[in-house]
Amino acid sequence: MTESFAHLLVDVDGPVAVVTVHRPAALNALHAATIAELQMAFEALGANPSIRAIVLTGSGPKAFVAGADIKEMSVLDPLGMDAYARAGQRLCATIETLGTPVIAAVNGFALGGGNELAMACTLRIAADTARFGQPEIKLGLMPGFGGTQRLARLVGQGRALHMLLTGEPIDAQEAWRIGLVNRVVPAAEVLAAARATAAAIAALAPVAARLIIEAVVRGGGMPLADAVRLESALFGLVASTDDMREGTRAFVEKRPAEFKGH
Ligand code: CO8
Repeated sequence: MTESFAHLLVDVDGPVAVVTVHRPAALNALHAATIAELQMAFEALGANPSIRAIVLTGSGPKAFVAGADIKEMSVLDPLGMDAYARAGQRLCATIETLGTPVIAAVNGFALGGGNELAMACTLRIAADTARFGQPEIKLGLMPGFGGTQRLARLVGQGRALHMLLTGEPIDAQEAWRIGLVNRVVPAAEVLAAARATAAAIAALAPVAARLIIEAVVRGGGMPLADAVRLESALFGLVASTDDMREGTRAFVEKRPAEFKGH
């Protein structure tokens, strides 16, 4: 990737890219410029067929992302707030539907817009020191980057409403118990664990990965009969790939498959 960013670090290592939100002095809070850079970075990485998985994390030991930037937000008028929320929602939708799996390595606070950003990722791996919450109500606000919807879908309406209405954060173990994160690992290992998961997925068939994400994410918003019809149509599509022929042939020939991405 050739672009250089003021508030992000992007490191590409083979098929895995690591995107780090880099505003440690503000606990990686998302101001408008950071949101715009994340949008640009994810669009570019998603369009690059040699990138097969992406890790998203935050700079420093303390925070993944501590939310939308409260200082910047506090002086916006209602139209400005709407534009801010829409930019964040667009970014979350881009990540959720990118097709390339995105793994959040949650290395610390994931609050407000930070938790919403993590929830838009395909998978979440948490440091045992991470804390998750939607504290907007304590600011007289409500989530604006999709949190009311994705949190309820991930953990159920009752648990989501409890987090949203109290604003109280939960620790990593509790986040795992309620299904908000996939795994909890010692803090020092969170980036390595996310990279390892990314590398494992990157070695598999990327068209299948893309279509699985589409079936789950798009199908999740549909009535079951329509969603399973979407699944069968995507199943037909994946069956047209060379990787499907390679994967099944390798199984029969008792050898590892070599997926090419088409
Ligand atoms: N925005 C801006 N700056 C922040 C943010 C933030 N979200 N979080 C931390 N910072 C800054 C602090 O102001 C401080 O800067 P400075 O040294 O210049 O004062 C620096 O980061 C370090 O923070 P603290 O000194 O507060 O560190 P502590 O260890 O004492 O506390 C906490 C850490 C608990 C994470 C604390 O910083 C905190 O509560 N932060 C705010 C968390 C929060 O409320 N996040 C939700 C924000 S609202 C939101 O995300 C809504 C999303 C949708 C909005 C739609 C918009 C229209």
